[in-house]
Amino acid sequence: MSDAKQKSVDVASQQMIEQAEAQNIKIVWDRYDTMQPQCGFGQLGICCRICNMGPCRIDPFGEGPQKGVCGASADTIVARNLLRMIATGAAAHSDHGRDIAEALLLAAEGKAHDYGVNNPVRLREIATLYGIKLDGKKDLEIAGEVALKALSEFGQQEGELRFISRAPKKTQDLWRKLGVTPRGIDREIVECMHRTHMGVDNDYKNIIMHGLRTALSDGWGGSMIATELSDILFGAPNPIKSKVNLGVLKENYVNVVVHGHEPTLSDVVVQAAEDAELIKLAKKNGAEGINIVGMCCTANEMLMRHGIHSAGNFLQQELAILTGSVELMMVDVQCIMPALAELANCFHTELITTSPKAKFPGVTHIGFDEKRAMEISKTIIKRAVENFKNRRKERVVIPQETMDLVAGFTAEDIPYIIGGKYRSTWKPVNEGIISGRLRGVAGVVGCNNPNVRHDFGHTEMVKELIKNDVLVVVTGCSAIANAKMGLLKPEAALKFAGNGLREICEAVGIPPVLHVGSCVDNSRILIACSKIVEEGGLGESLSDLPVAGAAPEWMSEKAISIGFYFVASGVFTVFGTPQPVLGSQKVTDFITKDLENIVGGKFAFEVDPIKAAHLMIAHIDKKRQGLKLKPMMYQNG
Ligand code: SF4
Ligand code: MSK
Repeated sequence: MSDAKQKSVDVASQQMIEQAEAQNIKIVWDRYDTMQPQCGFGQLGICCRICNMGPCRIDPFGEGPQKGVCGASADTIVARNLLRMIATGAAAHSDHGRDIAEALLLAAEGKAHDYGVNNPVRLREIATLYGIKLDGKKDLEIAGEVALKALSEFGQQEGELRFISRAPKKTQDLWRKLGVTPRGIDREIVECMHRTHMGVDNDYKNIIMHGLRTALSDGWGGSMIATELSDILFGAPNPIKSKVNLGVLKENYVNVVVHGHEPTLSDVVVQAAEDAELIKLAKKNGAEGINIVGMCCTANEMLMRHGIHSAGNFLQQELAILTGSVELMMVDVQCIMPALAELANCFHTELITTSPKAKFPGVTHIGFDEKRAMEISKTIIKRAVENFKNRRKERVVIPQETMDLVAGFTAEDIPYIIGGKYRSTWKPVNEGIISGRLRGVAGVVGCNNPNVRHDFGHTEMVKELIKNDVLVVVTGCSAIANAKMGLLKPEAALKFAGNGLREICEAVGIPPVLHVGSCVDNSRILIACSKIVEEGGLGESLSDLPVAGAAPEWMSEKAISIGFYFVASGVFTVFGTPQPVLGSQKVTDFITKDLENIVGGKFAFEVDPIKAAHLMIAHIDKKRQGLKLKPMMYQNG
């Protein structure tokens, strides 16, 4: 197998990896290789640099130091490091949610004219959840109150986050009993930092339980606010056809790659690119038009709502620039490699940062301001158009690969799609599970990581799951990986799904793998699971459900936070490579065994995607037995 094939299963990526090699340009896989061997203390989580008596590290072989200078054990150090990862992940998601809430408030106050309420139905649902009176009020008035309520959840000191009430009652009661119901989003994150300051919380169990609380403030707080308020501002997604992979870059067009996470800018950029003056200018500059494509989760946001093509997932961000066809890459926050700046300098590509929170040295910054969203979007696109003349045609290598897909599923529209227009209900899903046609549901989410063959973990796992009649929902970079493999097409059911799942997909015309959005949209999965419980017949709490989660190629701290809010919600969740906890047997046992008896969910680490899929299937079967469901209708596999 060639080197490029070992690095990625995606043919387009393989081609660009070879291009980088031919041009002697170092990219993420090369940097990963030069980093070997990576620090074993870091991998095991037993390095502490929390205070200036350290850094301290525990000898994993039991021969050297077993305590830090302050006396902290490996258990304390591992748990504290893990809690800080959860805090950072939760902060990233939640700050994204805060930005969306601020944009909604500006729109409601008439200060951001490029935004408005695009989903009055959801607006009213969320307003009702927040206890806002609706009578006689106009959309924008309600939107202002919703935005203020949402913003108040960040600084709330006591009580419970409002969206917690959307979980099944039994799950809520358990959280209350355990003391892990989040009070306020910022409060839980700040408390993580306090507890992990030198000389505060030393009890690994107590530390991890606060991790659960913080993660819940992400999944049922910041992320859910981001999803719901984005749906209000930009409209809820509906099933939509699109294309994915580097082949969506067009040879004769001005190519603009929008990369990052927040839809506030990208949603307006999509409209700005349709501006007649800019298209005219592009043609004057020798291009046929303007081609906006997405990367990572911004891609998912634009894909879900507008069908904008996705150029790829996390490990493809450098590969897009390597095609020599990208006039401009605009980035906001999260998952943007610092390496892009130097790489863009090797090509004509202009890199533009837009968030005051994420500037890169030497890179042009055009600060985004919601009050001038369209004006700023047009300024950026104009720069791309003017840069087209600097493209060096002889350096352009665009892989041909593209794949069709259907995206745009949500917890609100899945019942319509499956239940029919006049029977909007989760009943067919519940009945499918109860009758043994469907085994259960799995959420496969998260990033790419050069420590795993690119896209291999996601796609092999998902194929194995659907073969065994597990309906799969995907988000983030996993969604893009599976889309590239053709698994997000309805036809994929015929080729890959087990008989039971295939029958359902054929009857309804859906793919066996449903794209439900970006990283923050994992909150859609929580809502879908809650609705399935509410529908009846499958237990009373989330942990009763025959469902499982996975992040086979995880990379970011956000993935850790997501994993923890799924586990805290009662879901068995498999990570590919282990979290940095193996330096403490006690912490490892606590999160991979003991938590199941406490919250109903637990972690497993399994890098082989087929074995990992079977851990999930075994868990789903265990839950089916617990619910005394019928045996599976078909024996696949
Ligand atoms: Fe070392 Fe303790 Fe300071 Fe950590 S907190 S660096 S273990 S002395
Ligand atoms: S972009 S967090 S690499 S999924 Fe949301 Fe992808 Fe992971 Fe970033």
